[in-house]
Amino acid sequence: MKRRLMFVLAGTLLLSACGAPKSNSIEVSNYWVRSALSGGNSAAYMLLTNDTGQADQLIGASSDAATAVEIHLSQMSTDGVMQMIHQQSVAIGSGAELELKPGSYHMMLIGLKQDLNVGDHITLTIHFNNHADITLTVPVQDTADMDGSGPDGHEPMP
Ligand SMILES: [Cu+2]
Repeated sequence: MKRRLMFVLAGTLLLSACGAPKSNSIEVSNYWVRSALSGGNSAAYMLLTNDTGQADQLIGASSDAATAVEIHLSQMSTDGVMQMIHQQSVAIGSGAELELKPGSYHMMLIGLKQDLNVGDHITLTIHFNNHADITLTVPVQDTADMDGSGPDGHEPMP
C-alpha cells in the first residue's frame, strides 16, 4: 500500500501543471488470469485501449485474491535469460493500446490466497494515473486462447 501511494504521488507531481483530467473511458478486453495454486503466484493479462483523449499511465492493480499485485515486464536479458522487471508505471498514449500478454507486460499476482482453478473468477482492480479505477471480474484460464505458454506465466513467446 505504501508503495502504491508513492506511485500516485509521483504521478500527481508530473501532472501538477495540467488542468483537471477529463476521463472518458479506458476499454479493457481479452482479460484472463492463469490458473495456479494457493500460496503461489499467477499473472493476469489483458488488452487496454485508451479512448480518453489524453495520455494516461497504468500505475498498478490490486486483488483480494493475492497478497500483492505488481506490473512486470518479461524480457530477455543480453545473456539469453528471461527476466521480469517490475514496472512502476506503463504509459498508454491517447488512442493507444497496451497489451499485457505472456512474455511481455503482465500483472503479477503474488502470494495467492486461494487456488485459481479454471472456471473460477477473481476480482481485479486496475489503477491509472488519470482514469478512475476499473474493477474487473477476471476468468481463470490455463492459457490464452492463442498461445501455448507454460504454466507459470513467464515463458517467453516463441
Ligand atoms: Cu511477473
